[in-house]
Amino acid sequence: MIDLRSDTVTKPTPGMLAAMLAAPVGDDVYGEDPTINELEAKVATYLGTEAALFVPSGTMANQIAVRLHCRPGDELLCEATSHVVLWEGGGPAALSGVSVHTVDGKNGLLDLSAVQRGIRPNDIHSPHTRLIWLENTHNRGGGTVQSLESVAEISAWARSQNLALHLDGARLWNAVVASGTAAKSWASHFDTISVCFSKGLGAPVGSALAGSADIIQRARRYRKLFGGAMRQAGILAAACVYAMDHHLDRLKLDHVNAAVLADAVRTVPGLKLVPDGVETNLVWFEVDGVRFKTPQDVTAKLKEQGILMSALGETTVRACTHYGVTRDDCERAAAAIGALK
Ligand code: TLP
Repeated sequence: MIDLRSDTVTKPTPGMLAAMLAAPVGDDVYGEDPTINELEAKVATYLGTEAALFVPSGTMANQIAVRLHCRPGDELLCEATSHVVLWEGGGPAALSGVSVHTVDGKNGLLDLSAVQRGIRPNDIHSPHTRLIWLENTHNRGGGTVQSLESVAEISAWARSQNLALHLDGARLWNAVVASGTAAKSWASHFDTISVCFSKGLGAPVGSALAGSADIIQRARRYRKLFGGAMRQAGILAAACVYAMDHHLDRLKLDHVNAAVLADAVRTVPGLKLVPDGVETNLVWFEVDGVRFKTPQDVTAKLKEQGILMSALGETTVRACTHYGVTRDDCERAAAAIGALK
């Protein structure tokens, strides 16, 4: 099977497994796991923050951020198709008593005027908008990269209004590789940043939340509260250290492979790439409801050819490239897409 459902489906490589086996470990609740400490320092250096915290998942990193920045009754503002609103189980309301106000963006991206429109008035009837939430690359937006200029503009204004900013950077690595902009440049515009090792970098488990030393010290409490404080989890952190050392640069191959799939989709009447340009490793496309009635029609036909993609929502399919699929695999998948005609 050529599995293009997500970049989360990768299995650890022999090199990664060897690094996991060799990892020195200790009890991380006592702060004594040397490999977790190494990973946290490495992430903080990469992002240019004072500190970082290892957590089990991207969802937990994001939900700790909500809890850090908001109080019950507050509101966070994000683009309408952000992961935090579509795919985190209503976490802000369930875990932090926070409501989510969504505004429409283009390919998942918000500009400053959209953000300004979404801020609640200072009125006793309204919730307080406390937190502005960006996602880069934007998953549902098609793996789109938000430009540094636009992030800087939103951030400067948000800071002038005393609003907090969080970046869901589950795939920030892809934005860095696609744009050539250093991770630190993006990160400097946010109070907290989450990154995931379990997406394109290919670690089996793990994410991190980064920010100032003070914020991350508070985040440790919430990680414990949310049940995410682990013990000898250095064996997991070792996979993440290995992934940062060995799997970052190769993300550009995933982007080229995604373009191969996108070119094939463009040739099939009844399928439409949305957005039309593919910038990173995610390829989203829509069925027209006529030649292809549902996204499941497409994924079922491809499955017969040994290719897995995700049918998500009523009209959309997602294909996602990663190190578990080669250029040859993607050319085979492209041929199968082309044969749907
Ligand atoms: N995304 C998964 C699914 O949940 C949709 C995927 O297959 O793409 N932020 C972003 C932008 C994400 O795409 C994801 C995972 C997360 C956060 C959550 O990470 P995990 O799965 O580690 O909780």
